[in-house]
Amino acid sequence: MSDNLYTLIRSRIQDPAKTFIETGEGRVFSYADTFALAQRFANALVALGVQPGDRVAVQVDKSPEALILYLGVIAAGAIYLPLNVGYTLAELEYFIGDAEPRVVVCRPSVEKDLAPLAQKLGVAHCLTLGSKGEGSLMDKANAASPDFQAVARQADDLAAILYTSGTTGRSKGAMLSHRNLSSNALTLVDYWRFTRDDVLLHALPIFHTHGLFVASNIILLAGAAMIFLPKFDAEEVLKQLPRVTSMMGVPTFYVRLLQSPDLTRDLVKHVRLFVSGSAPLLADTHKEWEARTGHRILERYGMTETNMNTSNPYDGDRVAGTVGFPLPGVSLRIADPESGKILAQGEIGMIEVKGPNVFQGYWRMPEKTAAEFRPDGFFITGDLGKIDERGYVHIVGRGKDLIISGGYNVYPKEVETEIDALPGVIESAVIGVQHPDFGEGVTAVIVKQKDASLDEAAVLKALDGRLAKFKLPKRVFFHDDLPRNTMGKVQKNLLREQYKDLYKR
Ligand code: MCA
Ligand code: AMP
Repeated sequence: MSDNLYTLIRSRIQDPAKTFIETGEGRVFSYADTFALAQRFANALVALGVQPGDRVAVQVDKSPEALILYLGVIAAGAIYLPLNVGYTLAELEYFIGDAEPRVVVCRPSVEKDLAPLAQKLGVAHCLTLGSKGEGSLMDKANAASPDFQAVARQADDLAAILYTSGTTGRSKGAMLSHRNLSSNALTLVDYWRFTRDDVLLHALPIFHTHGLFVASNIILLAGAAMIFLPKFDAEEVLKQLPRVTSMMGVPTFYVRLLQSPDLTRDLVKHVRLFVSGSAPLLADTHKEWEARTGHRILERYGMTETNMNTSNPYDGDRVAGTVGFPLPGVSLRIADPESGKILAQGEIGMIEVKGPNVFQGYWRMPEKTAAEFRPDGFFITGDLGKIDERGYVHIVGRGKDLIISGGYNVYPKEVETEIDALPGVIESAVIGVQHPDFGEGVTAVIVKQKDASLDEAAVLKALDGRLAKFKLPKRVFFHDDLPRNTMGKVQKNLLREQYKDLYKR
């Protein structure tokens, strides 16, 4: 018996003629089309020498073909490695060098820069896939056979590696197995009551857990359909909402949609479920959404390393400001961050989780992996929380120095390292400041040398091209020194307090 997620997906589709994806422009892919193309991709990859366990790194624009490539990679028994399209060449160099993929797939427009880099890093093939299904990989797939027997995989074999930034600055590849992905998606299909009659509005990127695994795997395992938009655009989402039964988004989606007078009860009368996650949803947004649409947004909590851990209930009270209950099969506890002692109900501490959803470790980083697990197998999330008397989990803060901007994680250390390397900079502190649109806005405080002529514009210009745009500070300030405690540690809380009204509307 194979535990390949692709085999599981195929086995659950009873009606291959049914639509799986429809794009905003009306391009339609049935399940039969999807499987045929996935298998063409698998044949094309095998012909390129891809073997089970090889990595296939993919940095392409969102399209049905891009999602189907993910299926083709796992069908071939290889490991899918999606990369944010915002990553710069400098960032890609690290990921490709670390993961050593056999194949890199990129947008046609970046091939001329990426192909030499991939070659330098020892990658066997660099191919292209464009947003309309064009490119050299697509040519190979079109010429390949649609018949392919999915490669047998064991439950713990890897299906994907997703890089997450680290507090020390170096990104870590979270290794996710076929069972990690299938167990979580099957649980969510049941918990959120997805059936083949559902239509999901999909406006998330597909290079992160939320859009790739939570949204897409659920739809595939339910045999349902999705309307697939290339990115979040409030106007386009409002246009499509009357056609769907569900939407998943980061809080910024809901904040932006609320700004439109077109968002009404009538517009969403066919929707049965709105899900939010990846960042905290403000209780005010939850309340405003209910007042305007009659729907209580269902908030859930997950991580790249764990997929989804908790969810507010489908039936029952969806409590604003909480992330609900541990999902079936997931054990969650609150522990003292230092000693690991398990804390009593109501006490605030480190959220730790264990279950079939929890990843296999960080790619080629056994020490880092070991450091983030307790001896009894619980994963230390880095999120601080508590469990209330009704069993709801609350996230009250982060034990890790992390900023979440519009659902994307930014590790201050990575930005500080780039800033500190600029001529004239003595040191810097990068903080997240409350932001009405992105939740938190990346903000830099810099101490420069007395004679340095640096200003905000010069810093931003120097960082452009070094870091993905979403990591760039929205504002830069200069201080004579950074506030420190008696241990010499920078007191970022004081800086956050000083700038708390910076982005207020
Ligand atoms: C774009 N920009 C951003 C962000 N996105 N800056 C900060 N934070 C961002 N998230 C930059 C753009 O490059 C642009 O820069 C400027 O900000 C304004 O762009 P705008 O048009 O407003 O942005 P957008 O293209 O509309 O994107 C905003 C967005 C998008 C729709 C919120 O960021 C998004 O789709 N976020 C979802 C992320 C996500 O899927 N996270 C899930 C991770 P310039 O003007 O200089 O060009 S998975 C996860 O976290 C776990 C597992 C979980 O629990 O789900
Ligand atoms: P990532 O590593 O990119 O997958 O981001 C995971 C982090 O996002 C978690 O560790 C949390 O800090 C945060 N997160 C995800 N969902 C929520 C939520 N509903 N509320 C608050 N934080 C969340």
